[in-house]
Amino acid sequence: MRQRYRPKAETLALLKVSGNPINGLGETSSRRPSPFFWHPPDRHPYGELQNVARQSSRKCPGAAAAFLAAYNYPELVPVAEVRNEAPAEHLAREATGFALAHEADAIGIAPMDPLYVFEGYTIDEPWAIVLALAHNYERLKQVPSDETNGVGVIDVADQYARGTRASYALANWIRSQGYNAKPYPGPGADALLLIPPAIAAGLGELGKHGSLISRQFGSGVRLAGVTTDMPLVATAPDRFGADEFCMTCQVCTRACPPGAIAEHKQMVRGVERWYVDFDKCIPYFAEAASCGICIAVCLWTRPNVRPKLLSTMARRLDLTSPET
Ligand code: B12
Ligand code: SF4
Ligand code: SF4
Repeated sequence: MRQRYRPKAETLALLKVSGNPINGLGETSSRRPSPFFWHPPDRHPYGELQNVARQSSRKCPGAAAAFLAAYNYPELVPVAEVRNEAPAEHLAREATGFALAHEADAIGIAPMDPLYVFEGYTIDEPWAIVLALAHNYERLKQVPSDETNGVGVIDVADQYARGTRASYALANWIRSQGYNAKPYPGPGADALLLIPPAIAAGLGELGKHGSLISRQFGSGVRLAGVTTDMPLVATAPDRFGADEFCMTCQVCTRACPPGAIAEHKQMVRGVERWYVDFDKCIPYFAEAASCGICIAVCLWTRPNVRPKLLSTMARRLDLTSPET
């Protein structure tokens, strides 16, 4: 187990209110998520803490340039006047092929749900496309980064940069076909909460550490979104046993320095699910260059362990992989 960590007093002083009520911990009715972190500072109470987090990641060698690339948003082209009137199945296939040829490592499509949209924002498009960008495990496993080694956090920024390029490229392709499309690249939060549509679209399952676990990439995967009114076909949810595996695994709970990852599921905005205690995570996250330990240590992230876990869980749960 990593040594337990105590936040600096000046970091704690910036955590002016608890994040757990904002996230709806203990609420039994469903509601939209509240803007929480990585939104413009006038939309939540953690503006100063956000600055500390940003500065601590940028102090790592090479990280500032890598994040600049992630925020280098290209121009959006005008929506073409003539529409591609092909059937939805055809358009979904073309969009998928385009995304996979433009840096996305996987893609899922889900009908838009108001519960995916942060309060105070509007999304009019009826479809959410979620793109997965895989981490480089050899680089990711070097987190947490610091002034002597920026490799882990640079890999985070590099995948955000791929997400920026991939989501803008796909949005522009859809616009060139005569449909509206908006990219949601990160690293900022923006209107779209990415994990719930990613799960609905079959990109993975929610892990105990609060991040998505993918059958192809484990937890070492970043997400970007595109919303659109192009007619599409939803992709099916995937289940490969990650949720069941988390019931007994404790690798991330033990590795998390502030002990932010809860052992058991909790009620959050009307859903019983895994939950991370923001009040514990964020001070460490802010001081330790965006942390990322929980996704790096997750057993599903290790390329040589993942195939064994997949076959063990498939046998245990009598699951058949979609590829077979
Ligand atoms: C704000 C934010 C943070 C905040 C707060 C996170 C938190 N859990 O409270 C901070 C700064 C602490 C943070 C830290 C990290 N983050 Co972050 N974060 C975001 C961001 C911008 C918004 C999410 C948010 O507002 N959460 C607050 C509320 C809504 O949280 P919540 O109710 O607990 O819900 C969480 C999950 O349970 C799930 N979820 C929400 N509703 C529902 C409903 C159902 C039914 C289910 C099953 C799941 C689910 O989504 C939420 C993700 O935080 C998203 C990008 C995006 N636009 O979605 C990235 C994102 C979630 N973060 C990501 C990552 C990887 C991290 C870190 C590992 C840091 C790093 N170095 O990369 C840590 C992990 C912390 C943790 N264990 O959750 C990735 C996750 C990728 C993946 N594999 O799933 C995302 C998607 C960014 C991206 N573009 O890839 N993050
Ligand atoms: S990002 Fe770090 S502090 Fe936050 S839950 Fe993951 S391991 Fe814990
Ligand atoms: S480390 Fe273990 S408990 Fe944590 S998310 Fe991965 S499989 Fe689940």
